[in-house]
Order: sequence, then C-alpha cells, then structure tokens
Amino acid sequence: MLKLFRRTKEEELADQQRLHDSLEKTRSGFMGRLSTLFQPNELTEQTWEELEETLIMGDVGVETTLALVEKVRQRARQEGLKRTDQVQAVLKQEMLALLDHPAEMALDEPRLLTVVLVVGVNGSGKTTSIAKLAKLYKDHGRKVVLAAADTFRAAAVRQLEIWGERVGVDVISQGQGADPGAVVYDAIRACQESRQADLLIVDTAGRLHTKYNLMKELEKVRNVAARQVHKAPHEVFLVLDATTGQNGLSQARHFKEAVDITGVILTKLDGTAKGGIVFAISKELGVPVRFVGTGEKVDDIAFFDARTFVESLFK
Ligand SMILES: Nc1nc2c(ncn2[C@@H]2O[C@H](COP(=O)(O)OP(=O)(O)OP(=O)(O)O)[C@@H](O)[C@H]2O)c(=O)[nH]1
Ligand SMILES: [Mg+2]
Repeated sequence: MLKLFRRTKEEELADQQRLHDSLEKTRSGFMGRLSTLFQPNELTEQTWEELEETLIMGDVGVETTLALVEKVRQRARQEGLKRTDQVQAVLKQEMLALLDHPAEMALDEPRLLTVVLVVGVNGSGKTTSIAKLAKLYKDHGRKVVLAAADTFRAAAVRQLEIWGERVGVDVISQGQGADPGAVVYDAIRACQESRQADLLIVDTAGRLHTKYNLMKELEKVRNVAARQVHKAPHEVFLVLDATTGQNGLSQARHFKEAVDITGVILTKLDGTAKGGIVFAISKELGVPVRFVGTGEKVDDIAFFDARTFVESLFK
C-alpha cells in the first residue's frame, strides 16, 4: 500500500529537459553573460566586476552575489588559478554548494497519510501547482485528495474543484467563507476513512483583509493538521512567482515566520529572465527549491535539480 516515489530514467531526463527549457529567457537575459564572461584567457579585475554585475542583474540578490564572488575569488587566489576555465569550474562548484540541501523530501517517504500545505500570495500559482502535483503523484501510484482551504476568495473553491475533476482527484470543500481549519479537519478525516487516501494537498488563501490575519489563519490550519496526524504537515510548500524576483523574497520571509516552510515551488520560470532568484531563495531563505513551474499546462512541472540548473545557466 505504501509506495515510494520512483522516477524512471526517462522521466528524470524529461524533467531535466523541462528545467533546461524553462531557463531559456534567463539564458537570453543577463545571466547569459555567464557563458561568455570566461571566454578570454586572461583573468582581470574587470572579469570579477562583470561577474558581480551579471549575477546582481540576474536577480541572484546583492547579498548572495557578494558572498559568492568573494568565495570564488578567495579560492582562485588560494589555488593559484590563472585560467578562466578553471575559475568557471570553481564558480559552478560554489553555485552548487549554495543549492546544497538534502535530496530527500518528506513528501516522498512512505507514510499512511502525508499532509502537504501549499501557501503563497494570490496569483503566485498555488492552485495550478497543486493540480500539477496531484497529477504527478497520482500518476506515480499515490491516492491524492485536495482540500479547498482558500475559502476567502469567491472563485477559489470552484477553481480547485475544476482542477480536481480534470486531474481525476477528489476535492474536499465546504464552500466560500467556511473556516479553513474545519475544511482541513474534514479533509484529513475523509483521507483516513471514506477516501482511503495517502496524500492530502491543501490549498490555502493568498490574501485576507490583513497580512496579520492571513498569517494567523495559516498557523491555525497548520495546527489543525498537526493535532490530527503525526508530524503533520509533512511539507509546507511556498509558491513563489519567479517573475517577481527579489520582491517575492521579502513576501517569502513573512510566510517563513508564520509557518515553517520546507520547500519552494518556483512558478513561471518559463516566463522570466529572473532565474537567478533560485540562489537567493536557497541562501537567504534557507529553503530548497523543490519544484519549478515550466508552463501553464498540467504537466508543466519539473523536480528541481541543482546540477541541471547550474549547467543550464552556462549553456
Ligand atoms: N507560464 C506559467 N504560468 C503559470 C505557472 N504557474 C501558474 N501559472 C499561471 O499563473 C496564474 C495564476 O495561477 P493560480 O494557480 O490561479 O494562482 P493562485 O496562487 O492559486 O492564485 P489565487 O487563487 O488567486 O490566490 C494562472 O494564469 C496560471 O496559469 C507556470 O509555471 N508558468
Ligand atoms: Mg488559487
């Protein structure tokens, strides 16, 4: 009954390809200079300046950029590197080190019922990402149920229900205005009893009358899950719209304070040149990017793979 998530080699390659393709705009933007920066054979002060500028313009963030460049410079000095290709290799290594997080996700561990909260500001792509995750995990043998705990916005419940029908998974809802905690309580009971489900994904509100209320509500939803299921929520995914770049990062900090975020789903990577934000999320937020949204269709999601990501930036 308990199934581990396993991808075939083909699925893994297809995922890496989707991630690579979604970075098209990032490569043709500022970050594209990464591959040409190291063309000349000589390393000059200008190379370092250009590297710094490229990373900052590519949305890596000032703090992360300065730390990264300093680290690479220091290593180049210590290791006596003269050739630009050697420095590029060190840069890639240090970029990878920034993205170093445990590869395993609680989501993929075998468990009777796994509860996943999905949070993020409105319009970031929560509902779409939930549908994508639901399909992905359903296709890999999980029995998935969705909970419509975004009860604030009029159309939110209906939107989730429509996605549920399309993807072929049950949606537990109590309509607009219902208490989100009660919806989650009900949904967990349904998973454990009538629906016999092993994965519950909870859609939450992205906006309330005040930010304070929103964070309080998310905490409450979290506590309801924690009381009912051992160690729940097993994952709290923050959905971040990549096109918002550094602004998205400051919103993310509020969510991180209210609910312990375990990972980021970075959406709309296909529509932006701001792919460098991945480094800032990892370093400044301290949480791994787990999935990226690569388009608007239900299959447009990829597991985030740090090595593919870094290599893709230089191609
Ligand atoms: N190109 C692209 N568009 C995306 C992606 N993910 C979501 N979108 C689009 O972003 C828009 C908002 O997505 P939703 O899933 O409704 O966002 P939400 O966070 O649930 O928004 P609210 O329910 O209003 O809080 C939709 O038009 C989606 O099609 C992605 O990875 N790539
Ligand atoms: Mg929504």
